[in-house]
Amino acid sequence: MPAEPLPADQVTVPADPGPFGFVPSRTALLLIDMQRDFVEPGGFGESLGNDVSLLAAVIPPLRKVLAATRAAGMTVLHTREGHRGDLSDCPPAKLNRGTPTMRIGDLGPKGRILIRGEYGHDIVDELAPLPGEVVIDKPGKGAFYATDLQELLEIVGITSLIVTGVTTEVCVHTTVREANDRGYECLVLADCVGSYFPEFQQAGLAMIAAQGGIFGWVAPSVAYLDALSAVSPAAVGAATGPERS
Ligand code: C5J
Repeated sequence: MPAEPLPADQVTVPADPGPFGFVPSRTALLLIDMQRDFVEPGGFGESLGNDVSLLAAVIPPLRKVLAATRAAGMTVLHTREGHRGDLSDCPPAKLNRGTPTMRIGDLGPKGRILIRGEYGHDIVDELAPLPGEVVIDKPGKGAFYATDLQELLEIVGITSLIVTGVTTEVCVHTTVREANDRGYECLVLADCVGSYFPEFQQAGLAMIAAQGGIFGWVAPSVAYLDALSAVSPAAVGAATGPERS
């Protein structure tokens, strides 16, 4: 039987465990929880003793990916992990994590920890959403749990996700697993996801692509940018412009 012809605007990214094909108009870039509390010095993550530079390292390559994806006219979605001020959407199973003095809702260096509307809860300036880009506020680790993400993707006709953000082994992993179960094909950009634990970063990425890509594909951001530039010259300029380097 002859192979089905590829759509004219199909993009193919060399990835692990094999080429990842996507159509830009049916693909969204997802930035998961690039919030001050996780990523910036003086935030919640650092107050728990974590080395936030491991997460901050994600910002420069992700800025390039964001600029190129916007220039290519693709859908961009951001998520933020957080809760209502009265914590009514934070079950004890989640609330009782962390150290006794640094739990969700406590006053941290950048406001109440993971509470919507607080300074630390918002996305870092370098990756701030543009007007019109959807921001999904999620109470859980996965971006599909208790949100309207799936409905939004269906309305726009999205079938594939380029996944970035933090942390690799928690919210990125949970979201990719949820997405795969719902039929979305996910490419995780290895240098655009981050963990406080180098061994979790390595294992987390390996787990996604293992067993023939058990729930996704993994590639460096440069492979995605190169592939996108083949169908969107505007993406090249956006990714390499002086303000992005
Ligand atoms: C965590 C997240 N690690 N965004 N949240 O608690 O991964």
